[in-house]
Amino acid sequence: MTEASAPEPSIFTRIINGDIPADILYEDDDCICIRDIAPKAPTHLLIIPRQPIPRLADAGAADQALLGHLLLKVGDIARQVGVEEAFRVVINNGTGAGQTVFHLHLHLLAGKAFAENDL
Ligand code: DGP
Repeated sequence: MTEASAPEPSIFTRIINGDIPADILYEDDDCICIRDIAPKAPTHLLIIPRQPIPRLADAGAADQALLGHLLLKVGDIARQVGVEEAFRVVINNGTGAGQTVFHLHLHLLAGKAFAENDL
């Protein structure tokens, strides 16, 4: 009989735990904000809950306050870095949508022109 092994911590959990270095722009009891390692825009930040919810679709009613907190922090952080007039927020859910790290995170993108219908 084999023992069930604990799931591997995500790369973001390892950053949150300080096992992997990252430039942390903001942190509180519920989330951190770091720069994306492969920026798709001049400003490309990730807002990551400490709680390792794999995908947005895995969040439930108990996560309502946390999800609200994350969105409010996006606005605060956008103001902090001076991009509050024009930024985009993206959450990729699932491999088919481009999610590569299965620990919920919000992309905050700014500093380039976003076409109106270019999602
Ligand atoms: P997504 O494709 O939505 O799962 O986005 C994952 C993002 O995480 C991707 O844009 C690259 C970024 N990323 C992956 N590994 C690291 C890392 O070790 N450090 C940082 N800062 N970002 C990372």
